Amino acid sequence: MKTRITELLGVQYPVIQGGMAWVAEHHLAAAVSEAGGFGLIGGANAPGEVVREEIRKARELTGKPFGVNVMLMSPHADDVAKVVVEEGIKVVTTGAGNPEKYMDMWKAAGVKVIPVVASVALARRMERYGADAVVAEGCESGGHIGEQTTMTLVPQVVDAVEIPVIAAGGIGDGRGIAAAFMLGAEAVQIGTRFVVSKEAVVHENYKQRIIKAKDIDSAVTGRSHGHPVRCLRNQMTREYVKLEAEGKSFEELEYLTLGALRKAVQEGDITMGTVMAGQIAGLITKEQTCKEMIEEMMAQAKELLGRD
Ligand code: TUI
Repeated sequence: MKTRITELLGVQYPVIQGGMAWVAEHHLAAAVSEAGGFGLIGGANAPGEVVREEIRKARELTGKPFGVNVMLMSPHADDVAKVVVEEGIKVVTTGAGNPEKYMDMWKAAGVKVIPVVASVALARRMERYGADAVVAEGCESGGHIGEQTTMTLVPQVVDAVEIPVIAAGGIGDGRGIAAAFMLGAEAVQIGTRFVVSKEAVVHENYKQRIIKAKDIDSAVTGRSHGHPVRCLRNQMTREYVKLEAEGKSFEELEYLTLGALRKAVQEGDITMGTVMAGQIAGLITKEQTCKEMIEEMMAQAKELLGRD
């Protein structure tokens, strides 16, 4: 399935991996790229030097192209933005903000820039600033989210810009990929399904929580202070939502979730940790290799789209 995105990224399949904090480290990024998709190292809140090490380790595992996601709310975003250039990374995605201030530096270094956007306005602005593509991410996604659903956001972004659009949020199988293509997307970004891949270095409790999740197990914390984060329901989300209803300040609420994602991903604390996952978690039933996942999803998508 050739699209402008497979050409841009030099990949076999129009599937890119989400730049998930703590999850998208070198093993996962290399495995997705080796399987014919496009892997990404998630910069998240990590210092530049940690991201540099991750890039180098991924290069030991794959000769195929992979990229880096720069999380713009990170205090280390400036450093990570420079490290990707120094390390010769050719594709950057960005999340949780507006990457304008890095665009000139990246373009001058020949880096393809693919901002993740949650609105038509930001998609248009990114195109004007020279973005090569955008990821239109609906609020079905895990982690930090916008307001629009994938179903409504993707076709509106597709109509608003000339650059190719990658759909994200709520996509976990070939039906989701086919649907995204029907909305005009030229690739998809997948996160939650890859969290339960064999190659993802994620605590077994976290993987099992996703595998066992039902459709209604998703919760959003932080809406009251403008930083909505989607994760799976647990004691932490119940306490968080209760404190939000009581009108507690951003600082008090942040205290509850300090380090909570790491606690869940690395220590397996799925009770008080933040189990970030998208609403598609309920559809995900088994651990597989990234190759098995991608080949299964693409076969299903191709059949639905009537292509060989
Ligand atoms: O960035 C994400 N998802 C993330 S980042 C993250 S790390 C984190 N951890 C704890 C709390 C908060 C963050 C976890 N998940 N997705 C891409 C994304 N970007 N979704 C929404 C946006 C977005 C939202 C508003 C992008 C730009 C924006 O406005 C920028 C502007 O200036 O207009």
